[in-house]
Amino acid sequence: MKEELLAIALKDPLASLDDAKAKAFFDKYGSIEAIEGKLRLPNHVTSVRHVWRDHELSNEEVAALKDIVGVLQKTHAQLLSAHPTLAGILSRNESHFREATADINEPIRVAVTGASGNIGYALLYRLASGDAFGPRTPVILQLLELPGALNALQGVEMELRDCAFPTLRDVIVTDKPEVAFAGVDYALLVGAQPRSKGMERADLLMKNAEIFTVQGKALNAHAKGKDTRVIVVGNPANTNALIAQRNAPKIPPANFGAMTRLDHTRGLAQLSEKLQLTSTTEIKNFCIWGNHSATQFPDISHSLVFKNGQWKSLREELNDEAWNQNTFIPDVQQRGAAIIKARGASSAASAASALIDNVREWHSGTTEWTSCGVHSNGEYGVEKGLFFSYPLIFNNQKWNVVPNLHMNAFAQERIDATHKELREERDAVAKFLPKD
Ligand code: NAX
Repeated sequence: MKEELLAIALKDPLASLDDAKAKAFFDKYGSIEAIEGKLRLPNHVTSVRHVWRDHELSNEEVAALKDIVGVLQKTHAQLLSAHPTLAGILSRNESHFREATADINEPIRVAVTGASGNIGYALLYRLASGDAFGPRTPVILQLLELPGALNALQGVEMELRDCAFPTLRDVIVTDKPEVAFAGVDYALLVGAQPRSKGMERADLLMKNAEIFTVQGKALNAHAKGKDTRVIVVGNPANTNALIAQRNAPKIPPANFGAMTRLDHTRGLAQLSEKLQLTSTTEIKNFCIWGNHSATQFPDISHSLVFKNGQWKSLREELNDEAWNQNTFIPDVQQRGAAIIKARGASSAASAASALIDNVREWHSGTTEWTSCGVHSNGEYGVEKGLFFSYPLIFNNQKWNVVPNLHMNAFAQERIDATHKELREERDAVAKFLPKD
């Protein structure tokens, strides 16, 4: 068995590559598709999982499987600097391998509010199938809806069960926040009051302030506690996160987030297209600052792009500041509106996908910058306590704001504008904010 398992690892031509060989390998196969086809990476992963599932493994055999993970981890580290595109693909496989050899973890309880809505429908199947927490971590979904949407949610539950996902341990459907939030490790607050015709932004803020006050209090009383993470998607996301956090004093403020991960991926996708890159993993150090609204600042000032075997300044490679200021930034800021215009409904699958990315990164960590609205400690001159999107690195289920970035006058002006909007939103909902 051990020989058989090691043969799986060693058959992988990437397994023994050093930097020079990695480059030669890429030169030879030319494209990512060709490499993926040649390596048959998904089959590779499946075969390891079948071995694990179908055999009672001895300690020695488990050690052999762990060797495979070690080889993949080493390969990934070698390739990270040599070829970021390939490294992006491998990192997913490496984490699958790591999961494949891990013990089965305790189930994670995940509450989702607004679960029968558009985003919920695209989100739940990915949560249940292991996309956020990996294939060896069971999940229990605790789904909250308004009473009028419970029937629809029961249909969603039936479909979830029909998928027979090995990672789905249970589904709870309810219209009671105290049931949905009982003992949860993660709460994904997606449901919110939509903006109806003729409704002013101020009315929308107030309606949602009521919802997120109730949900913050229920999280405080019923969630797992200081280890619970709460990510707010429902708009206005940053201010809703602030209200929920202030009403849940038992949960550390740093455990709350407001989703700007979709703005982040929208930016990466547009840059990748403009620069004609093979993959979005050929860009790093991109981020979203501020509010998830039209004042957000998608910032390429510090970004790098992988060109001709090296990381270079994206701004210099782009060499088109007019495009950045007049096309790119407004397009990312207005992307949600453009999707509503085209689709007749707001972003749902992309929002769900960004939320899966957000949860996975929070849970398992990141090596590169990502974006999320978090409780400011005053970084970059932002008022303490506001939920402000920053460039972040996640590690051990905690985030750190990327420090010491130089801001030019243009960037500072943009950050000031979105900061001002967030202060105004906070002031408008002041009566819903118990002291921090
Ligand atoms: P839908 O209207 O399709 O679904 C929302 C669901 O929430 C409905 O089923 C409704 O019954 C439920 N709901 C409302 N109030 C509730 C409450 N108090 N408790 C439990 N459930 C409640 O909206 P959908 O397209 O799924 O969007 C959900 C939210 O995400 C909206 O506020 C939307 O603006 C926001 N978005 C945020 C994004 C972000 O990047 N942060 C991007 C996508 C999206 O626009």
